[in-house]
Amino acid sequence: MKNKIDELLNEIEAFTASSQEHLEEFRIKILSKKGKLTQLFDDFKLVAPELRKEVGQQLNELKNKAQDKINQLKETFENEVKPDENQIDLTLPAEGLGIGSRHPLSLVRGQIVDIFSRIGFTVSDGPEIEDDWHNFTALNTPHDHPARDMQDTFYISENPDMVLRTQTSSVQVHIMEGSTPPIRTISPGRVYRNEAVSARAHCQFHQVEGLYIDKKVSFADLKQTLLYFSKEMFGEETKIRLRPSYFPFTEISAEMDISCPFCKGKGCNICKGAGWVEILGCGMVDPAVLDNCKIDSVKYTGFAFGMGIERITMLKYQIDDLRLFFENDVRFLKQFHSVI
Ligand code: 2NL
Repeated sequence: MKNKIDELLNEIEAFTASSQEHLEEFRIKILSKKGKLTQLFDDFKLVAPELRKEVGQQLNELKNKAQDKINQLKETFENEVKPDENQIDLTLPAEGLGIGSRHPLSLVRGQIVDIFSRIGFTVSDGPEIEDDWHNFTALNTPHDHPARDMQDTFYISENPDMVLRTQTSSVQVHIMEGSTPPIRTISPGRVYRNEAVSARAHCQFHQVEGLYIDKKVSFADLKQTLLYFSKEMFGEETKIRLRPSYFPFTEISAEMDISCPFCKGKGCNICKGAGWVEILGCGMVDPAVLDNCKIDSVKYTGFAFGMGIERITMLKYQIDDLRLFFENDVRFLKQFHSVI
């Protein structure tokens, strides 16, 4: 009997509860009708009369200890602050903010600006809503030119003399009107054309146009500048070729191809087997344009070029649908990384 009392005493003293349910199990195990302590009280009847006093006392003490222990543990559980399901745990680490990525067009515009800055070109900006003079007339675009057609150009309904600029050379007109050569500048920006939206055409896109005017600027200067740009943009091994073309604002005019950056000129599905891809239009500024802008076309010559930023970006990153640039789907946007 004494052993059993000691054993139970040890068990009670050693007990720790991991939860309220665990404590209740313990209480049942010890104090319920079939519990260990109740069992001992039943056994008490068999104890010899001369030992009863001592054993009785021990049993009572044990019962008090068990009751105290249970009460004490119960109290600690009741004092514990239960987390409210709707309560925010302010100790949890915060969710990451996720730094965004640059839009691929901004990335490529940055690269183009960087390349031309290194050879002395400044960056010019101008309005997206332009008058007819800066967008067309100064640029030697005749009144019956198809580019002026309502089908190609967005006119401002309140004022038919105003348009959404169709090319950023309108910025260059402002620059030519406001300064004397040497002029060496590029104008990146958004332009608008009245086109149905598809994978290959859009009503808004981005251009970079370049202009260099000084005494004795030649077609050789144009070629060398564009060769430098192409190598910087698409790699040192890049070759260029110029094909004769026509623009109202340049005479002579050309379109420029680069050797395909993917197959290096061998022919692949990107260049449609040609080994070359067109990237820009260029030429010597038409003397009429210089005169329109009050620049002496006897004293000065200039070259100019224009390229679509979307086209360069599509080539660089193998993007096959223009619409992706304007939908702002993060699954598309987050694929582009750069420190520029
Ligand atoms: C193209 C063609 C070109 C120009 C843009 C220009 C600007 C001035 C005077 C003369 Cl101020 N020309 N810009 C010249 C030739 C071609 O762009 O296909 N662009 C995507």
